[in-house]
Amino acid sequence: MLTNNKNVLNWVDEMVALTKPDKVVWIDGSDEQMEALKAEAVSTGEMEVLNAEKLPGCYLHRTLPNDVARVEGRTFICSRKEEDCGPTNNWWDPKEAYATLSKLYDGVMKGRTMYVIPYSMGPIGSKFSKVGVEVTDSIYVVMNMDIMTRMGAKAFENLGDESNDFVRGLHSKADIDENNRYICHFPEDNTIWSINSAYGGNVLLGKKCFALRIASYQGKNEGWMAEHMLILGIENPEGEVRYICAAFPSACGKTNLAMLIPPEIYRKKGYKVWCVGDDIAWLRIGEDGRLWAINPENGFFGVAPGTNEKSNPNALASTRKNTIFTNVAHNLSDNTVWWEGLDKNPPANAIDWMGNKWDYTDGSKGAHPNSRFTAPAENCPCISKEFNSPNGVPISAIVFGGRRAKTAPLVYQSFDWNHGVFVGSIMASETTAAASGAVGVVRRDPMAMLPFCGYHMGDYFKHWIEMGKKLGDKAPKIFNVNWFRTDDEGHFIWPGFGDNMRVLMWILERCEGKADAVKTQIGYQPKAEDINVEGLDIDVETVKGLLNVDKELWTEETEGIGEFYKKFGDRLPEELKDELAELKIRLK
Ligand code: GTP
Ligand code: SPV
Ligand code: MN
Repeated sequence: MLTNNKNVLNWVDEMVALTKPDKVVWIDGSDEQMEALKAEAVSTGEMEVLNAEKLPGCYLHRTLPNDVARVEGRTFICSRKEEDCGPTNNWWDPKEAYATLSKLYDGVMKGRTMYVIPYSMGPIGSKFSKVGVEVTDSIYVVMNMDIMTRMGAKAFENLGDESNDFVRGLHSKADIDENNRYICHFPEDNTIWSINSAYGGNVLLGKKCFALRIASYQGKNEGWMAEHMLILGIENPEGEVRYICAAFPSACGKTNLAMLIPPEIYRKKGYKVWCVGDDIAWLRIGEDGRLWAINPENGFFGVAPGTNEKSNPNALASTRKNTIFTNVAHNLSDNTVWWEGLDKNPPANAIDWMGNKWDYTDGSKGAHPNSRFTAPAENCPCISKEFNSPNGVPISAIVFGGRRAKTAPLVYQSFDWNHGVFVGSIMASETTAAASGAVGVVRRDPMAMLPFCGYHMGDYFKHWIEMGKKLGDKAPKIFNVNWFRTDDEGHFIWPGFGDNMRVLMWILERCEGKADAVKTQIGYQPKAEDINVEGLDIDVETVKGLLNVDKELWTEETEGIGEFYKKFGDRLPEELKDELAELKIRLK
């Protein structure tokens, strides 16, 4: 036992009584303990050790084919009142949920070991950080949590002996039975119960379950925000760094933007980009009245396919040691890993993500589209020196964005904070392989938080508006971007990736009052000439096309927004109703 905290000890006792493990192991986070666990996972086949020279400290893991992504349909917010869960979440009465799940958990760890994982979301010692304890029967979870969080005895330093302020996470892989898979959140009890999955966001309970769903609820009550946002810093040649947060839905480019390599035109002038976080931001108003962000995580759970030396060299470099690969292809010729888009040489002698001998010539995929790497943040060549800073970094701009083939232009700026909240609330994006279900279907995904908001989304919008009131003229400016507009043949028009910095530069200039803008129906936009395309195969006319606002499409869009807004009934803030009405007038 690593703590004298009675609340923790009593809760763990309760979980042991429920799940009845043969053995209970407290995870102190020491190297010896982790090495022993890794050796055990290798001996059972749960993990495979990769090439010690090319990929030192790296492991490969495959989940079952029925368990490869988040399952939104089986994810529940169990608030006491249904109305507090809201129309965009699945609600389950907590009494019923606890009762039903208790039957599934009863004795589920017989013959297994329970690992008790203390962890901190946020740097140890930061007053913004929060403690969680996850109990699990999976060594894969322990190994991932070791990378993704500050894990082990040190996490209890933040809690002390008396506090009851920790998030209780119970996970069992059980039989990985998809028909009895549940990811349940009890925001009023600081509790998460997850069963019958062994994959990523369903089981690494510090991530989406705590740092977004539970934390968003805590943030509403405590006056801060938990958001599905990357955090990056752009350093100018004078050495000043400005920070940007950006919210894009799952598999829409956060990791890529967070670690971008500046185009040559900026590199040679001395610009640098620093990564603070690639998925989650906790935002608070600092003593100076500005908005400050910390990344509560300690690693990256990134999408593997498409990651390569050209698209994201920093992410690739992050995965060259002490990394876990999940559901990628296994190259047997040198015991390394491969995924679609890594290079143009798929291995001839390989095992695919399902564990079968793989012949790439038949057109099948070696890696699952949602295969992932779990890499320590400290491996990242462009990790910010503020990464462990207890106060985080001050935010100049908030950027929303999605995957839209047409409607949304390359970039626009909101008129003010409330209009920015409107811009975030009307986000829509094509679905991706990060969640189970159809891919490529456009759906509304406000602030990229549709699957992650732990309470009523109407109240969430209201909370955003309240935060803007408190920030006043110190509020970050709000923007929207879309890297995914396509031409008539379906090809992306904008080069994306590192070249996205060209758009971020306009955004920062706007924040500093240095760049001009054109007022359009949907917001402020750059003049085409103000997006620097030097060194690109793109002319001003193409940029004009990328910035174009199609009145007809946008008029249709307002109908869709109206329909979506209806769901929220009287919990939709008046401010947003007004914004929609004004947009309609501007489009007339
Ligand atoms: P989650 O980890 O699921 O939250 O995803 P993410 O938002 O971090 O997305 P990520 O950066 O991993 O990108 C997902 C996919 O989008 C990858 O296949 C990338 O290659 C692709 N992608 C990222 N940025 C761009 C871009 O600027 N343009 C284009 N065309 N594709 C991009
Ligand atoms: C996402 O889907 O947004 C992810 C991956 O970052 S998971 O942790 O599985 O949610
Ligand atoms: Mn994500």
